[in-house]
Amino acid sequence: MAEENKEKKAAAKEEKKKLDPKDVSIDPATQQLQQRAQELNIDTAFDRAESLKPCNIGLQGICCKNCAMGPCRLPLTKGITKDNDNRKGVCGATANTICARNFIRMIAGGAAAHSDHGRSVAEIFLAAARKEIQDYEIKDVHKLLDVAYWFNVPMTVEENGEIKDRDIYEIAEEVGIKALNEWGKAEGELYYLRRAPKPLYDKWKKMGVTPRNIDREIVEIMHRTHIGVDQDYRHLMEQGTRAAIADGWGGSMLATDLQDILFGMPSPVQSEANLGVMKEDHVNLIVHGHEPVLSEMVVAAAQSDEMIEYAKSKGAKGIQLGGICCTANEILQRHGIPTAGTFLQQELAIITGACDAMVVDIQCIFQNIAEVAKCFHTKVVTTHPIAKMEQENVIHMEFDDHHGWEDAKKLVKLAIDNYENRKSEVMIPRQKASQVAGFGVESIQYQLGGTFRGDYFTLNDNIINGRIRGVAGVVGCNNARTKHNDAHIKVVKELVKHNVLVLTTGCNAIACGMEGLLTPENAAVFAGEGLAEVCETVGIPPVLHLGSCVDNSRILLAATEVVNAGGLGADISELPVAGSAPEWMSEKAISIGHYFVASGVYTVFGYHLPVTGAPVFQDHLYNELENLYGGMWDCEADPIQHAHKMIDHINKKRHELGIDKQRERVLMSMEDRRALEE
Ligand code: NFS
Repeated sequence: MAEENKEKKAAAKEEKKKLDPKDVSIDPATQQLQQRAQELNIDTAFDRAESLKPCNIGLQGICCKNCAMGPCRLPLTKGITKDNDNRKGVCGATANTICARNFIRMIAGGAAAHSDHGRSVAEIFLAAARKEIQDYEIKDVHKLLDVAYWFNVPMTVEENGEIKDRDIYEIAEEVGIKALNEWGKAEGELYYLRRAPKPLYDKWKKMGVTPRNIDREIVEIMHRTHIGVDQDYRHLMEQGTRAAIADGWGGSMLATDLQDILFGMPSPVQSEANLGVMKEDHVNLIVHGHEPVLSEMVVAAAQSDEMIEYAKSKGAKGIQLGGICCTANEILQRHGIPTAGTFLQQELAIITGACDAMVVDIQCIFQNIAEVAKCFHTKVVTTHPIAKMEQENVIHMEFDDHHGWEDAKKLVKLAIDNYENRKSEVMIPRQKASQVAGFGVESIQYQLGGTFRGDYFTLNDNIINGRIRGVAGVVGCNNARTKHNDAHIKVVKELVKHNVLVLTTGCNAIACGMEGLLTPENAAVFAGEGLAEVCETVGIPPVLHLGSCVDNSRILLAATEVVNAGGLGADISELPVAGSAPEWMSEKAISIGHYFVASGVYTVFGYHLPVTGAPVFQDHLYNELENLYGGMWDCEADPIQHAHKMIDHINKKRHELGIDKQRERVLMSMEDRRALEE
C-alpha cells in the first residue's frame, strides 16, 4: 500500500513537472520545441527553472559567503524598519554592506566578461596591425582614424619638411599598443572617457570615479569586497561605478570599435530571425557565444565554394549558418547571417534534430547543451582557450587566430561530415520573421540625416517637434524564470506605440527580430503616428538593432551625438531617454545597467533586482544616485508599467526641456479639433 502511494505521488510529481509549453514563451517555435522536448523526455532550462526554486535570501541580495564564518544570511523579515534594523553577519557586516558587496561583485563579473572579450580583440587587432597574422586585416580605415584621434595617435608625419599621411598599418600598430594598454596602464585614466559629454566627464571627475585602467577597477572590487575591507555601501558603489564605466566607456567600447575596424562597420542589412531559418536539407551549423573573431572566419568558410561543394558531395543542398545569442548579432550586423534564436533557444536548436554542429566560444552557453546533444547526432564544439565543458561528448578544438581560416574550415567540415549521421526525426518549426538590422551610430546619422546632412539634427528636430517622444535603449537577456520574450516584446511595443524610438541590442534585439519589429514596413503597424511618420519618411524600423551586448557602447555614443547636435540639453541626463532590460539575468546586464545609470540614464530592469533585502542601499540605487549622475536604477516586473515608468521619465525630461508644450499643441490641432466638431 505504502509502495503504491509512493508510486502515485511520484507519478503525480512527474505529471506536475510537465509545463504547459504555452506558458514558457510567447513564441510558437519555442513552444513547439518545448513540447517536443517533453515528448522525448529531455529537460530544458524552462523545466529546470520550474523544479529548482530560487533561494529567497539570495533573491533579496543579502547572503554573504565571502568568508568561512558564513554564509551569513540576513533576510528582511516583517517588522524590520530603517530604525530598528540591527541585522549583521558574524563580522558585523550590515545588510547594506552585504547587498552592496554582492551587487558590485556582479558588476565585476559583467565588466570582466565584456572587457576580457575586448582584450582578445585588441590582441588580435595588434597582431593584424603588425601583419603577424594573415587572416585578419584593417578593413575600415575611416573608423581606424576615428579611434586614432581619441588615442592621440598622429595621422600625419613630417618628413624632410613635408607633412605626409602616415602608413595605415603604422597608425594601427600605435592604436593597438595604446588600446591594449588600457587594461593595465600604470598612470592616468582611460582615453575614451573624454568621448562623453563634458558635463558628464566633469561629474565623474568630481565624484572621483574616472577609471584608471580596466583590470584595476575589477580587481579592486574583489579586494574591497573581501572580508573586512570596504564597509560603506556608498563607497562600495563608487568602486562599482568606476568598474562599470570602465566597461561601457572602456572594454565594451574598445571591443566594438576594434571589431568594426577589423571586420567592417555594420550597415543596414536584410535578414531573418527564429529557428525556422534552419533547413532540413542543408548542413545546419549554429555558432553560439560572443566573440566575432571566430565566427567571422566561420562565416567566410561556410560561404566558400570549397565548403559548399563539399557539403553537396555529402548529399546536402548547402550550408545553413545560424547564430544564437550575441554571436548571432555580430554576424547578422556585418553579414546578414540569419538569427536562429535567443539565449533560451539554444537547447531547442539541438532538439530540432537538424543541428549538425553547435560551435561555442564564451558566455551565455548552457552546459546542458552537451546533455541535450547526447540525445541527437549534434556535435558540440568548444573553441575558446578559457571555456571547456566536462562532458565527454563535447569536442574541444581550440581556435588559433594565427590559422583562423584553416581552423574555421575544420569546424565547418566537422558539421558537414556529421550531416549524414542525423538519427532522429527532424522537426524544424516554420516560424521565421524578416528583419532589417545593422544599425550603428554612424548609420543612424546617415539614415536620419541623408547624404547631405549626415548628422543627428534630424533626430533632434523630430524629438523637439514631438513626432518622436524620446529614445529608449531596450536590451539584455532572457530569463527562464519569466515567460520567454513576453516582457521584451510588451515593453518595446508599448514604447513605440507612444512614439519612443527604441534602440536595441543583445537578446532583446533577437526577440524584436522574431516579432517582426525590425522591419520598416511594420512601423505603421506598431508605432504611434509621429514615430511611424518619421520611420516611413526615412525608411527605418521603429526599433533599431545596434548589435550585441558589447555594442551597448554604441547607445552611449548615439546619446552623446544627440547631445552634441544641440537643442536637447548639455548632458545625457537631460535628454528624454531611458534604458531597460526587461528579462535580464546575467552579471553583464548589471554592469551595463550601472554604466547607463552612471552616464545619466534612468534605467529600469524587469523581473527582480537582488537589492530588496537592504532597503537603504536600494534607496541609494533608486534615488540618491540621481543627484550624483543624473541617472538611477528602478525595477518593474510588469511590462506595461515598466514601459510607462520609462515614458513618464521621458515626459519629465521633455517638460524640463520645455518641449512638452509644443507636442500638446500638435495633438490639439488634430484630434481635439475633430473631437470638438463631433
Ligand atoms: Ni547580453 Fe549576449 Fe543574451 Fe544576455 Fe547573453 S547573449 S552579452 S548576456 S543572454 S543579452
